[in-house]
Amino acid sequence: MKKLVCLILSAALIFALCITGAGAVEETNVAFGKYVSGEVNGQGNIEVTLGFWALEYLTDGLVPEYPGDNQDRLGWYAGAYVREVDMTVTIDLDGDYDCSRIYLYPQKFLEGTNFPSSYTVEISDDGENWTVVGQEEDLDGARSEPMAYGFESTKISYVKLHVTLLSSVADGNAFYAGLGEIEVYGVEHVEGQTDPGTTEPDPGTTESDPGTTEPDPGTTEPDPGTTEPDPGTTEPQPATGDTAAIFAVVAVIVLAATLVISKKRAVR
Ligand SMILES: [Ca+2]
Repeated sequence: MKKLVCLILSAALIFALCITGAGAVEETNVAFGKYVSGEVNGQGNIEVTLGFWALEYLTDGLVPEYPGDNQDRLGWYAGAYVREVDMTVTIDLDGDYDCSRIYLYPQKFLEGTNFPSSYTVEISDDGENWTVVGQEEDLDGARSEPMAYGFESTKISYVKLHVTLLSSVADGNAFYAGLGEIEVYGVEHVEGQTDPGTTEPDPGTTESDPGTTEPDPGTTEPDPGTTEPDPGTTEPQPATGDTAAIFAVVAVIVLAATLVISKKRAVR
């Protein structure tokens, strides 16, 4: 009987160490430096450049201050003469990753009033079949904090933002959509490991980049005082790594108690 209990306890300890170890895997921004492509169907320009915006600036790890000393990499900026559009930007993660959350950062330019109003955030492991993990309708107003979308850890290789309605802030006759950065948090996928656990990500890793470039975006300043912040931001979901650790500790305590009770019975 004693040998059997020891065997069960040893197995439980190994199991506990395995799942707590898995829970300690740290998620990082796996979109950093990855290739971004854009596509527009119908009207619009997927990439307004003018030296300050480019698709690649969505994953360069920077959200520069505006006005600031280095605002030549403000982010991605698209425009059209109509508000309803069909635009997509897609990040190729260049590999398989188990991801659980995505952040969309507004630009500091125009105080974030160029943030798109309606869009979906989608994930895919093959670039063909997509799952929507975030959706907004008719957002409006200045935006200073990133929009966060949490979901169950999923193996993915691509992240897509599908914009269907540009910001209501018009520059002359044109409307725009702009983002400073897209972050995707996850860990490298290991075959046969479907749920590696998560740890709290740090959405604040995107840094402002000091520099000396003089600003000259050449666009009309909107009036930020006419738009109100939208409180309807999506709350990030809690990480699951702590749950795994708690479960492991409880399992060890229960089995240790079993051992003690067995010993007492043996004494009797
Ligand atoms: Ca950026």
